[in-house]
Amino acid sequence: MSEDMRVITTIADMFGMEAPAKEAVRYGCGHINDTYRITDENGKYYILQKINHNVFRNVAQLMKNIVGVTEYIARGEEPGAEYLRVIPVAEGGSYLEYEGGYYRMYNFIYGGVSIETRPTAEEMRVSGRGFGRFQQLLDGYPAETLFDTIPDFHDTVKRMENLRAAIAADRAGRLREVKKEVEWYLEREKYCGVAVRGLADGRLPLRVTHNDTKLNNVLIDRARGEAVTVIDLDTVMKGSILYDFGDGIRSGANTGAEDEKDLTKVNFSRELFDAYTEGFVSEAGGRLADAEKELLAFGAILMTYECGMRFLTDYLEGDVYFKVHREGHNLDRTRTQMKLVSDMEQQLKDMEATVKRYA
Ligand code: ADP
Ligand code: GN1
Ligand code: MG
Repeated sequence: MSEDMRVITTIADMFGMEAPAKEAVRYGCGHINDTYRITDENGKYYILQKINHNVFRNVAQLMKNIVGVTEYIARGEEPGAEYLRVIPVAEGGSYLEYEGGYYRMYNFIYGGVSIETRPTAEEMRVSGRGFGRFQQLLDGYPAETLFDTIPDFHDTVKRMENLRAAIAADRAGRLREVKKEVEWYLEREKYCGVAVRGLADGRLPLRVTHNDTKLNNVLIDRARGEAVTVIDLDTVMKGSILYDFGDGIRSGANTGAEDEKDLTKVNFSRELFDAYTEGFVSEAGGRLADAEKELLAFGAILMTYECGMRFLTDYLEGDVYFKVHREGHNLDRTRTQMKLVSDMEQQLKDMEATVKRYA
């Protein structure tokens, strides 16, 4: 084991595991936190995460949200179901600080996996059901007790202000490389206000939403064709259901990877869109207001537009937010999101018809 991993097992031992930690390995493909799989001396797994403190400024509030939400879900789950639990620090508390870093532990979910490749239609349907069911499980959660872990997370108007600020500052000196992309985003500025206005004037109800319904944030049992549980609860906040539907489409209904360089491989898939819609709406659909039904399909455009804008902003700021693994990584991600939005713009009417059919 490397020295780094030895330190991680030392930290793991401060949590209430059943036996001492034997091994630690880096785990998963998240863009935000540092995730490790811990094995204890009995061979049992746990997840240890170093919380990204640059992104989540108030860890105490973040963990209050997560403890509240996981305990609420546990009460609503069926007996025998696997769900996420916060494993407390042995000395008490839901997280600890170690040499300036913040750590937390979860039980390891054995029954499902993150899908990191391109999903099949069945996997998209299952993923849609998983996130739709998450809505149901959180029904009645006292929304007023939730902290905004990332203020204005899906306020696309503010996201556009951030892009403009990044353009003006050009901190990494990359603006001249991305003139075309910047122009493309500015041309579509009209998208930014749609959900924000709907929430402000009450046409769109404010709900408790996950806000990061990326395909790898729902663990799927491939053999049984079922979503085991939704994970990555850092961004559970008040929001619109457009966000949870839209981000599922953004991340899943793509024939290529989020960071694919060859844009001929990146296409919006109607088949995958239809499958996710069927799954999501079958679980969450009974609770949809008319305005939500009308805007659900557009939500997929909005979330894809917004996410690409965030990648572009991060590129201009010098890659300070999302984890990057190569030169130009955030720019490649920006371009896939632009391609998907362009595809969806051509097909919005059909997408709306699909939503109507299932809702
Ligand atoms: P990030 O915010 O960085 O995306 P996540 O909480 O999504 O962090 O964790 C990263 C990855 O680790 C997930 O996509 C998933 O594959 C895996 N993972 C996280 N928590 C668990 C868990 N409790 N059991 C099994 N795998 C997990
Ligand atoms: C991040 O944490 P992860 O990898 O599940 C990001 C999402 C983006 C996504 C793009 C807290 O999700 O908002 O849509 O990357 N999460 C946060 O892949 O910013
Ligand atoms: Mg994640």
